Amino acid sequence: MTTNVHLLQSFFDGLTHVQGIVSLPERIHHGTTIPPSMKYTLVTGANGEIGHTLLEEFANDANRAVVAVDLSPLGPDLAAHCHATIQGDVSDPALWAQLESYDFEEIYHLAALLSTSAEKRPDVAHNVNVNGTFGLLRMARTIGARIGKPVVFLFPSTIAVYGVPTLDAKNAAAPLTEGEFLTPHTMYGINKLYCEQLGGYMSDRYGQLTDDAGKRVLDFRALRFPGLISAFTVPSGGTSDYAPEMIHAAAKGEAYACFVRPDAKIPFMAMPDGVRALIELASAPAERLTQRVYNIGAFAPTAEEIAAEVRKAYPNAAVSYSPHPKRQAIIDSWCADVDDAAARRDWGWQPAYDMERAFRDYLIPNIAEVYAGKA
Ligand code: AKB
Repeated sequence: MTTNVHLLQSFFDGLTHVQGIVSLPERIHHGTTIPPSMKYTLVTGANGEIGHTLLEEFANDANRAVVAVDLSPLGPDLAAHCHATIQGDVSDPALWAQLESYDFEEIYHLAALLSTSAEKRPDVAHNVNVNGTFGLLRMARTIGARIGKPVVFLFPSTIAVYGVPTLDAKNAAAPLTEGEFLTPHTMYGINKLYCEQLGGYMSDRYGQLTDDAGKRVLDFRALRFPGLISAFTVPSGGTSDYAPEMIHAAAKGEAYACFVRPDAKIPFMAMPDGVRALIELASAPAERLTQRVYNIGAFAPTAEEIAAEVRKAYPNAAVSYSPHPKRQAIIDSWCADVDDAAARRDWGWQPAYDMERAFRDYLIPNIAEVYAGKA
């Protein structure tokens, strides 16, 4: 593997870094390159939608040394927030070996193929989503054993783990709790549901027949994300993409043919809430957490309710409907809404943005800047 590491001189100047491209492991010595007050944090999939906002959030935290991993190189603005950037594939054992030399205290494993991409390339999806996660969990256990405390492993799961059998059953159901309808219809949902289980097992039971049984070296925590909507990036490869696509198209003055029916209904969330949820769950005291996997909710509109909100901001928005039967079937199998009472009770989860506020205070003003002069 030809992974390169870019060590960046920014606020780390004066420490033992070099600028430029070096190869590991010679230049990285775990625990020796940052002050003790700082903690190494790994972010995989750093170039993705969640990664962008998370890295910007971490830029305000002087006590974090972020190592960012992605298949594609990070742009200079994002890279400037990082202690190191590594270009690599999360399913590559050479990458795990390379990363293992850092004393990571927190890992945000965001890299994944989303639901539509995973249906198109199921073998790649399984390799990245499952094998990649397993490799990183094992790596985290090794690091936890070395540093003498559990590595906190944040895992973005998804509402795609649900598989409601019929539209009637979906419409009749109350908001789903974490344990209902866990019969996903997609490769992505299956991958994520398995990894939720795997992370719990790797934290609590891995090596249960060995002398190491019961050693706490890994602390896996998962959030089931609804569709996320960012003002700054447009997703690709997901099935909830119709909402952000509709909003961004309107902002650009483009017509949009929505690939689901007007009555299609799943939960959504503004990106800042999603990223805050990850950070809050990471910092929640372990003794407060009664489960390893949490639903989080914010708002659950139909596609037509999103279109109506879009038209309030962009009265000329041209939204039409051209449902794709197979993508529609995936949306129909996901829940209409989630019950996030456990997250609210255990670690104080509370969304800051309902749909109206998400549009008014986050999406519309920021999107206006993104496309200023381009519509
Ligand atoms: C997708 O559509 O695949 C994702 C998700 C809901 O997890 N956005």
